[in-house]
Amino acid sequence: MAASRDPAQLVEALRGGDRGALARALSLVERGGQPARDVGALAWPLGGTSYTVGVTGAPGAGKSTLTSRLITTIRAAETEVAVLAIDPSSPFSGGAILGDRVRMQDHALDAGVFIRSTATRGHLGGLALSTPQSLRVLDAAGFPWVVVETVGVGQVEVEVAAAADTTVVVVNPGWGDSVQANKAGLLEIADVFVINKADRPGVAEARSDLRTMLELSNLDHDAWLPPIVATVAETGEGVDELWAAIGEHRARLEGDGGLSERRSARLVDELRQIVVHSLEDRAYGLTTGEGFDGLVAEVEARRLDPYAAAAKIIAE
Ligand SMILES: Nc1nc2c(ncn2[C@@H]2O[C@H](COP(=O)(O)OP(=O)(O)OP(=O)(O)O)[C@@H](O)[C@H]2O)c(=O)[nH]1
Ligand SMILES: [Mg+2]
Repeated sequence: MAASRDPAQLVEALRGGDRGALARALSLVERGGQPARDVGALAWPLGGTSYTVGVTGAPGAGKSTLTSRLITTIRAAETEVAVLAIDPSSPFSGGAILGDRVRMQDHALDAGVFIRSTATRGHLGGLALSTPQSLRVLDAAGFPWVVVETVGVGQVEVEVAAAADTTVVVVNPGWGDSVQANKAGLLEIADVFVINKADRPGVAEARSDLRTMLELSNLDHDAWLPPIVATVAETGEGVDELWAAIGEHRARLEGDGGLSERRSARLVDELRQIVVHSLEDRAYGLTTGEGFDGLVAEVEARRLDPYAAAAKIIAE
């Protein structure tokens, strides 16, 4: 039982607080395929109670250090918390798994904290499809708070970061850093901005950069104007303010129906992606093999045009 890989047994065990089972269930989800779907299917009806906070920003912005501080704050309320640190193998942040371990090791012995570092580029659909599944496993495990750390570089990473209930975008002091964040698409997804490493010069510049870009953007600020919080993650300065900002955003979302709207939009997105990926998968199957080679030969010989050939494949 201890090392079972049976999805039903794993889900039952992780519900009971078995962290080894939780880790194995997450491994199954990350690997994809039928076992991943089985775990997701079992976890889905059990979830709905987690609140997810996305922490994203440029490589080295201090996301893990900040996350570690947030864990401390959350734990002070004796609430359990899980962290999903995604794609640490990305070429932009090599060695970050080690970095995460070091940065979050303060919590290594705390049974109320579960930290998962993962690189999920392997299987079909990759990050975009496996992350919601991982989150729903953590949800089923009963964590009231889940923090997702992603490097805010690349479209998929930004999408994943945006799929949190509250998204925190981390920039550093100085001119230009927030402009980079804007270019990466992070401005649009931010519910809260953090200027971390506020012990360095340029906090005021970063703040005015962010304000200007927010004003110039056509985002709807009547609903929510993202607050800008300065932090020094290394010392913990400003982290209480960040936690308060996250709480305010959450209260706003819960108060005006925004949370269920967000979650529903996310489900629609995910469903679409699942359908697209399944069809892509099937299309790949239909466009390989001998029959397909034969059709290609027909097209090459100009006996069939590409559209007619495609119609033939789809009709079969
Ligand atoms: N001066 C200063 N350094 C900081 C602060 N916060 C983090 N750092 C340092 O910045 C470096 C990167 O910190 P991480 O927390 O690993 O940053 P990250 O954004 O998680 O990095 P990746 O996951 O690799 O993208 C480390 O050397 C930290 O010690 C801060 O507030 N001030
Ligand atoms: Mg990190």
